[in-house]
Amino acid sequence: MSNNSKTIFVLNGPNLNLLGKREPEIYGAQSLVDVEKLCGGFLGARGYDLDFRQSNHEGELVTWLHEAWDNSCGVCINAGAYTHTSIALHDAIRGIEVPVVELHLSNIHAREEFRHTSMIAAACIGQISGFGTASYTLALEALITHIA
Ligand code: CA2
Repeated sequence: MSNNSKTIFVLNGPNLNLLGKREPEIYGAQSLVDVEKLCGGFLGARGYDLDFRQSNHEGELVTWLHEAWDNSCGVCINAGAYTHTSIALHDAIRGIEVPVVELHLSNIHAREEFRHTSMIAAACIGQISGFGTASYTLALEALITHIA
């Protein structure tokens, strides 16, 4: 770890702002604001601060990963569909010296074949996939355990 921060970044990629508004059978009924509250409560009880963000733009996610290097002790990322396409996110995760956990609401390995490949998995310390909104707290638990 390159700083003394107690802040954890939770980054969300494209279309996750639609959470709770469509496809509840796949992604659940909770909104992204609900997920932010869930993460905030989980981290607060464990002495960490939350910086929770969502972007539909690949470059913005790259910039936020860079920012996490100086301003966080770790990152959980649901990169959305960029998971399956983005070498830029892979390189950004590799380029920073803070641990990153990949997470997904749905089980990407049980869905369409194009979702089976993650371009970021090899750059992350691990992957949580398929537990709905609990994937967020499971990923945070894994990250905190790794940091400690
Ligand atoms: O399961 C996940 O968390 C995903 O990262 C979600 C992405 C998908 O492209 C990944 O393969 C798996 C999609 C996020 C879009 O979320 C929506 C939520 C409600 C309605 C429409 C899209």
